[in-house]
Amino acid sequence: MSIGVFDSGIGGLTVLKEIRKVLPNEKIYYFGDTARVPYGEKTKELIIRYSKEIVEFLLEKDVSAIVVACNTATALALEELKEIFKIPIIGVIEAGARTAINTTKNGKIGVIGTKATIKSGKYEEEIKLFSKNVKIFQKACPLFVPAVEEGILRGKLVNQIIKTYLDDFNEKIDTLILGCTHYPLLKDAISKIYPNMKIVDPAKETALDLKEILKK
Ligand code: DGN
Repeated sequence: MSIGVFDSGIGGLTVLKEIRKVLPNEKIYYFGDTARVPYGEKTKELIIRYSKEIVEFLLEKDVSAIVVACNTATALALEELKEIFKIPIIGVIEAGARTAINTTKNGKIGVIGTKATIKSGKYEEEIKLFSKNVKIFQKACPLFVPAVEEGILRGKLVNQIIKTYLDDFNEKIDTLILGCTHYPLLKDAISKIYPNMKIVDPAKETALDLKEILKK
């Protein structure tokens, strides 16, 4: 059996890594749309079009399931993809929301992602399906993706960007969802600056969801 995984760039490799851990023997096709990254500032129509093209390409490889390893494409295109295509297609947002609810102690959750993901309000929607009793703080962090795509994962520049975006979250939240598949590559840098923040990467739970779906 083979699985298709895609992202707007290299970020989805953080999800692929977790899938590999739980499904070591499956053949995986990874599509990183580095020619058209970033998706975070593009329109919903364009993101749906790109996502459909990629799914069609992966179907030519005979995949049995597809993971949208991109929060932006999950937020803006997953529903349409599920309507159009007949094979199981899963995104990363539901898994991230569920993990955050199971992690938070004070009910104050931060969500960071691309401008498009944050504007879509998808994380808030999904989190509220699990519990209405939480407060959600959201912020787009558009400078994280170019830093990661350039391989700048630590050091002064990245620390300064992290602090600029997240300093005001530090007082408020106990749990931070990395709502962009590029951000786990900055997890160590973020944890070093905010050691008390519990950081949620939806990738692990997404991989477990995929395993369950394939079993069925
Ligand atoms: N990795 C993508 C995501 O999870 O939303 C975003 C990268 C981008 O296209 N800006």
